[in-house]
Amino acid sequence: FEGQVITCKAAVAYEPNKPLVIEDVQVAPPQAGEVRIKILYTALCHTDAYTWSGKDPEGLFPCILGHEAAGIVESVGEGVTEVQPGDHVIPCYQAECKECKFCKSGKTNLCGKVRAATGVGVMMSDRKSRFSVNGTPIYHFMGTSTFSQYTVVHDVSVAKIDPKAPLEKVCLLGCGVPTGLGAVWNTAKVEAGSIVAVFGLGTVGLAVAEGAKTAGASRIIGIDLDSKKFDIAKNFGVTEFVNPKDHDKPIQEVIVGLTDGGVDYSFECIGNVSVMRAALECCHKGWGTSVIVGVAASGQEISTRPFQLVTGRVWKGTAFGGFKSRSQVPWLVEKYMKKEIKVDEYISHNMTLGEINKAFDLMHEGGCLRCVLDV
Ligand code: NAD
Ligand code: AHE
Ligand code: ZN
Repeated sequence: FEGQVITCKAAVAYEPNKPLVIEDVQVAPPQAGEVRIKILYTALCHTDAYTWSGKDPEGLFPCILGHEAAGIVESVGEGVTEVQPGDHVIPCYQAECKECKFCKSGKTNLCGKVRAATGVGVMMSDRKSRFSVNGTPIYHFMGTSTFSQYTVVHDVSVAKIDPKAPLEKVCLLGCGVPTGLGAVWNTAKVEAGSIVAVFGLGTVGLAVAEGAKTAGASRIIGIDLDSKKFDIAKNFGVTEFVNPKDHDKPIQEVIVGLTDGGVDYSFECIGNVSVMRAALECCHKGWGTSVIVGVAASGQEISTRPFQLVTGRVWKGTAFGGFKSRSQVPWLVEKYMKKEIKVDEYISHNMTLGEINKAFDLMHEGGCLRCVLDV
């Protein structure tokens, strides 16, 4: 297909919350600095549901969602040197160009090279989409759009991985698992012996627990409204479970009471601004650090008494767990291959692209961690 338009199946979101439609989509060839990827497997992340809900200020319709996937390079545009057709890859919504002010700073994993385009659903070079249905353009999403058999991404958004890695598993290393592990290892830098609280025990929260366990945390308190999550969470390192529904007091008071004044580190993995406040306020005076991981809807704001910060608590946030995507995703794949990190354990369901609406229903019903779609 090199140099030609490919017609393939993709799940198109035409309007907020309206069922995705499996369409024949035309995918243009990659232009200079772009890569066309045959997506083999994609998982669903809560962020896809968030944008589909219409609450994402960057959400544009019609679009092709999806950002946690793995596939094989089909063709590359002019000037692309780091990958070639046949390479096994993971698309990265957080790019890494290694040249911009952000990449060079050493202080962040955010990259500035293509972010202006990925936030408005187009490619950087001509500010146009590579997707269309019968001539009508369909927006990209997060620079990845993996709910499609073929997608086009910027070359700075592709991590080349070990071809021996099972793509149906390592697709998870495109978002949720690295986000949780990195929130602990890179953003909070949890030390051995720490007391940790994790709010929200979905894939991201469970990966936080796993990261905290490997960092040697002495207690890992999991908080979720769904008590069924506790049995699962134990396998990821959660040592104690608290369901806010079992308590009359604000949950921060409950946690402070359980921990002699508060936790050393807390992580909000839900996207709920009142839980973000609770997560900060359950931190220990003088040093407790709270990391915001969850993505909150447009218009939502966080608040607390400034006294909470004056008295030494620290409020932080993380995107993709602070990992530099192209450099570190291959390393995470190697860690998985050496059985140093879990991945399979986060996959609760497998379906096909055609069943994507059912997969989102499952996510909303609960009882689902990651559902991997065979594209
Ligand atoms: P998920 O839906 O699988 O998990 C969320 C969990 O939170 C569920 O177990 C649910 O029962 C629980 N929950 C909901 N409301 C609660 C409440 N009020 N109190 C306690 N528990 C509650 O989601 P996920 O895919 O694990 O993603 C979690 C969040 O992280 C989402 O907001 C997602 O958008 C965000 N996210 C952020 C990044 C990043 O880079 N910052 C990356 C991936 C995901
Ligand atoms: N468009 C959203 C932003 C959502 C957001 O914060 N996304 C995270 C990744 S979530 C993956 O599941 C992120 O990486 N943020 C940094 C960035 O550059 O987008 C909104 O609310 O505006
Ligand atoms: Zn995600």
